[in-house]
Amino acid sequence: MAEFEAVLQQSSLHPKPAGLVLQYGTAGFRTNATQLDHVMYRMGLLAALRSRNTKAVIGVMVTASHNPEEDNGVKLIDPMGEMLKPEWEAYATQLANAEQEDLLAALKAVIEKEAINMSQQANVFVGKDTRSSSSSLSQAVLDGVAAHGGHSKDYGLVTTPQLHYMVCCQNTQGKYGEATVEGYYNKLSRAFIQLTKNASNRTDDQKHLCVDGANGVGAPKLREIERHLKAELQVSLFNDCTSGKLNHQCGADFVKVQQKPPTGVEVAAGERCCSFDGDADRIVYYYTDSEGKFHLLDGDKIATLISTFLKELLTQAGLDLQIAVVQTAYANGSSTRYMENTLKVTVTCTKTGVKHLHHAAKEFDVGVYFEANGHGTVVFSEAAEETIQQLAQDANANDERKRAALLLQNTMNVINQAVGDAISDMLLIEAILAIKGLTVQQWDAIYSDLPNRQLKVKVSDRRVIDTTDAERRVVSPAGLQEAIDGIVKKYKLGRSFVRPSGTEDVVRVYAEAHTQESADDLAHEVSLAVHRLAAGVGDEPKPLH
Ligand code: G16
Repeated sequence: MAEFEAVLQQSSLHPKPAGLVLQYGTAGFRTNATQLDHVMYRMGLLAALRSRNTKAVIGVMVTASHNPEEDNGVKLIDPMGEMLKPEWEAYATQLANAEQEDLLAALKAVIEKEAINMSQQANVFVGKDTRSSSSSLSQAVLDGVAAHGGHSKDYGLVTTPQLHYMVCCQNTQGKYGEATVEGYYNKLSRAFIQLTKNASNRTDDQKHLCVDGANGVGAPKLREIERHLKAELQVSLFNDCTSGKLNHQCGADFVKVQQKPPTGVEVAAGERCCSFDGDADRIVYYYTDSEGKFHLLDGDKIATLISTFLKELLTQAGLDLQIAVVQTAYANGSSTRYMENTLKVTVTCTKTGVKHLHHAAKEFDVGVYFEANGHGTVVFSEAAEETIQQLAQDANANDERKRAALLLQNTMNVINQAVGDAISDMLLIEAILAIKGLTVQQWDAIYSDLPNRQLKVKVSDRRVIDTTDAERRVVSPAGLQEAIDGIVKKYKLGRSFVRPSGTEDVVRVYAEAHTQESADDLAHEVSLAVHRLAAGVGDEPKPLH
């Protein structure tokens, strides 16, 4: 068959290093960029197959998000803009790891298993981040799609959530929006401007926000949407991708993990700031107070702000819709307690990875999901959307209900429901702060985080760590969970868990306790246990104090 000849011919231009084995991780493949050319080519092939299988457009985003500049990676996007279906992750791994001579057999196995009609059209949208390796790697994806007889549309430099949005728009025949970058800007900015009309007497200070672009693709994209915001938001952009290194001492991951401001951001005490990550699908807020103390408003605080706002609106609208918040084990204990006990919303916990949170959030009328690292969004069920739209158009509804329904309608339009989106989340947060007349300090004071610490431990093979209970407990290696339990017991309000990262070659350790010193000591003790019981590499972790 002609397409298989082309596949073979092209694959020799994208050869796999013999013996190299890579795993589909938390959000696709991710490793040093020099090892990824064949993976990208093969993901182009796979995306074409998935497109035929679903009779819909599939997205392929070339990015390693929060990882360092020298890494790269690939995220595959399913028809409704969500992450690739788990069954297909297994196919992705099989294709990526097939030796050169076994590639056709691996491909044919997928075609057979899924009964794919090869005469069906294949359409793939491709995007890339600003890494220097992204151009040639996205070309490898395009080569893969073409070799398999598929059509592709190359969006070039876009944020990951923008590509998710395009895929969703295209596959809903424009119902969700127009599948262009301009269409995305128009939809979000219109909704934002409508929302801010409900805020009275905003000063220039309140309209001003400092943004750390992580020297990534979010920076130029923020500049583009800024023009549509009619000065309702005035941005001072730092780490804007013109000179500094991507994610280096800046960006959402750095700020969250290090619990300090990024370098390259010069702001006065008390100023509201936020950081994007390398592909702009995460956001965290922060400020430094007049005593120089750093205050972080992470994904948990964002989820609290958004769910409080939505719950109030649903009550004002008189709509009986169930709202829930989905978190992971990384959620600060104080946030979960606040949401359950004070806000009184349902809270559920899933494994790390937005694919898990997104799925869980869809079980509710209104599902707010956020990882503590700032990755999240809100999803509305079709029925909930319809109910809100109907009320917004109901001529007989009283003023209060109608105002709330209109606010909910514009809130839905400013949100990128396909996936967590730093730009969209930022606009939503800014609108909520404006409407509720809240300063960042007042938002921060809603509850106090328990002091916490995250560490990384290098081990010879992180796959030896297996977890259960939404990653809150370790199953193997033997003895590790008992060791963690024994350590945690010594700390007041102590909680700790460990899990293998799916994006970096490390084991992650999380700890929280009643003081920062205790959280640091707890994290250190648990790191030592991991190093000793899970074949740690190099020197044992040193105490933080
Ligand atoms: C990706 C995933 C997130 C996850 C993060 C870290 O984010 O989309 O859901 O929290 O990796 O995962 P891990 O702890 O397994 O390394 P991003 O922004 O890097 O694409």
